[in-house]
Amino acid sequence: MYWNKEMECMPPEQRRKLQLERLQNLVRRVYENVPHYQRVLREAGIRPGDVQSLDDLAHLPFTTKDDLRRTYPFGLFATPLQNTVRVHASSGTTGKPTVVGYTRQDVDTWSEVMARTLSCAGTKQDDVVQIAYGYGLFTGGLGVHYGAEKIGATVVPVSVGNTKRQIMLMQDFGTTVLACTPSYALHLAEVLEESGADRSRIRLRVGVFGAEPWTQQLGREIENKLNVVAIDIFGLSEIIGPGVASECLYNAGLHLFDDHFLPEIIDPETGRQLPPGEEGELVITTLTKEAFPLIRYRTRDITRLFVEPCPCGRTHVRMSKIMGRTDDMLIIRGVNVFPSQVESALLEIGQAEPHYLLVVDRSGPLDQLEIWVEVSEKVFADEVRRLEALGKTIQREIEGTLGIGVKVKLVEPKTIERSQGKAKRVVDKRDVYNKNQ
Ligand code: DLL
Repeated sequence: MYWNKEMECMPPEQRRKLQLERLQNLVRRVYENVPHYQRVLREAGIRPGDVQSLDDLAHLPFTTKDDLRRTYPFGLFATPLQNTVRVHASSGTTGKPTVVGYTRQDVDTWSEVMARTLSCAGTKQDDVVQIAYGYGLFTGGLGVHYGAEKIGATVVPVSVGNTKRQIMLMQDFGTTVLACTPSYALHLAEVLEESGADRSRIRLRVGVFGAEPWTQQLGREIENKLNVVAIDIFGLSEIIGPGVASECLYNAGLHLFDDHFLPEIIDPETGRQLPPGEEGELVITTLTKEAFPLIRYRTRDITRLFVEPCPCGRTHVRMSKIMGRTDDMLIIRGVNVFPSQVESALLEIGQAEPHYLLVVDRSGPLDQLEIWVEVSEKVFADEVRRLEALGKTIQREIEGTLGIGVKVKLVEPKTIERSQGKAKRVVDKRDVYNKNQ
């Protein structure tokens, strides 16, 4: 197992000192090397020497996705391109992607935090790690790859897709650790079930799932269906890729590797810092990144931080599971709705399949939320009366959670598209309506 005890179990006071040194160094580096940062820091009246304590972080300007777009492709790089050994990019639904770069040292840092992540999940040298995250510009595949190699585990770099082949390799190679998105893990479980494969030939023990929001309830479904422990791993390309934070086997929040990534929670409306325990938008400053350092990057992810010690011994600050993104939040008749709230309500009932879709439309002046829920073949073939009763139960549960009226439509198995990467949970028809106006 890989265990950087000095960093992972450092007394918090000592870590704060390290964070401050690294922050001061970072501000100096970006001021000297990145015109964008020099300009925004000057505008805020801040000189590099002004950062005297970690509290001064709150005075530094935020960096947003728009800043990345404006400086496309390499405008925020702090080192010359000849020192950049890798670039990745996020697809972005419209227009140009956002591009991020790594020096050799950055790739080492990334391997380090990914080795920590996989070790949090109990991965050791004798494990066989099947990586079914996409390889390529997406950071998932290569990120997990380097971490698993650093541990010395056996890597199966199969990438995403071709589910039948994934299952064959899993059996033949004796895969013990599966890395993919939680929605793909569910799909894999479904195909495994249908294929009638010999379960005794599956040696899976743990899954490292991330890249999209997923509830604890969904985690339990995956655990039951695949017979694994489901570990939540979090990250984003802008910060490094996967490897920002990870659950350990105590399943009690994600350890955020705060010797490299300095987190804050802010109120997304006012930008004001919130104390530990309060929910808000996660903002991260990269303390050690060389090629693509970021100051106070607004992730748009909603979570909370907590500082109580974990029984595993790691002393990093922890974050709770991501509840959703500020830009995934739907506002339905004035009420905020996250797909994850629907997911947990739905799975609490236990009679629906974990495949659902939120369809938002507008009839007249009012927004309507319809929730499509898949039920099994057996349930679908049931009497109409029983189906109606189930629909009503689901509706009541979801309405109770969200506090607004919804419609529920029970649909046949496989109606909702299966995902290989990040699942699409929302169809917002209001967008079309708005565009046509
Ligand atoms: O998804 C990096 C990654 C790869 C993380 C593999 C974990 C595993 P991006 O494509 O830049 O990078 O997307 C980042 O995905 O801001 C979150 O909204 C979401 N996300 C990532 N991990 C989680 C998670 C990768 N564990 C965006 N839970 C982030 C919830 C997650 N959301």
